[in-house]
Amino acid sequence: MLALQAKYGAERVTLSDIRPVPHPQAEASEFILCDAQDKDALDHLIERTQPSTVYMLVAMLSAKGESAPMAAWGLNMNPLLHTLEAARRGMVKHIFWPSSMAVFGPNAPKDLTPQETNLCPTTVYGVSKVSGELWCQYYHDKFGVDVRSIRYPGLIGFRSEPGGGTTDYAVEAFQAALEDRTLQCYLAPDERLPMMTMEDAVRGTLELMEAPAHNIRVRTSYNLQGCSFTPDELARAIQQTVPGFDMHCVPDARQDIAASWPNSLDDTEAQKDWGWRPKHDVQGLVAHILEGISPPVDG
Ligand code: AKB
Repeated sequence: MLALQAKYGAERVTLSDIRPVPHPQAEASEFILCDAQDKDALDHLIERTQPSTVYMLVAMLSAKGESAPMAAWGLNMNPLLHTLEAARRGMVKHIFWPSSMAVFGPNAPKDLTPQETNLCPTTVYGVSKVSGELWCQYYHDKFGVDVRSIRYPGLIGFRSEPGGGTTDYAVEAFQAALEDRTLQCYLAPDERLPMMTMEDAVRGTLELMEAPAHNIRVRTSYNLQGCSFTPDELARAIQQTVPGFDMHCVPDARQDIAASWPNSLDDTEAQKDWGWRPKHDVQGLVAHILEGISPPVDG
């Protein structure tokens, strides 16, 4: 929201969600309440606002999805399909839809997982992301819909609360460090996962959407790598700034999900096609998030 408002002007952005957006800056743009699973409501919204681009970000993430598989399937597929249909009918020109490293399962290569490899995820979230990617490619190839997508690694930001993901421990770690609490980590201390700052993810998304259509050769979804680390490595990196930070690992079912995902992603295609370069390595990520969540110093 903030990046789109800054780039295009708040008056040219329309926000929509199933509930009001609790951010002061949200008031600068028009807000329309809408359940994106309701096709008529979404069509009505699109007819009324006539957006050239829709960022369809509705999703239920991996860990939460396992507790409600059918709800996750509906939420992760219906809004995408309604938007693709609207584009097929000429009501929307461009679509962005987020995919995830969760499309990969245990039989994909772990390190520098390639763009093209086995897609056999073990979560309903991953299954819905693989299906969504194929729908995107189908609508592009059959109907010329300009839909673009990124397979994000775990995203770490400081502007919103984590919610239902397997990679959320990394967001919680920063909150625990700030509040002088021990982090109860539900992953194994040596579980390596690809991660990225929200800032890098937003920049990458806008770069992808701005790239000329003829450069976009992947119409399923692009792998994107930021940096990779384990809970142990993250704790040690945070301790360099917050020496008292402590972490206690008690792996639960989310560890099985994490173990089925890559250690790192090969994002050569994104680099070649639209010039992707991550800005933050592990130290840079830690410094960026700690700075973002720290209360301003008076004086
Ligand atoms: C999750 O943990 O479910 C997400 C993801 C990797 O897509 N952050």
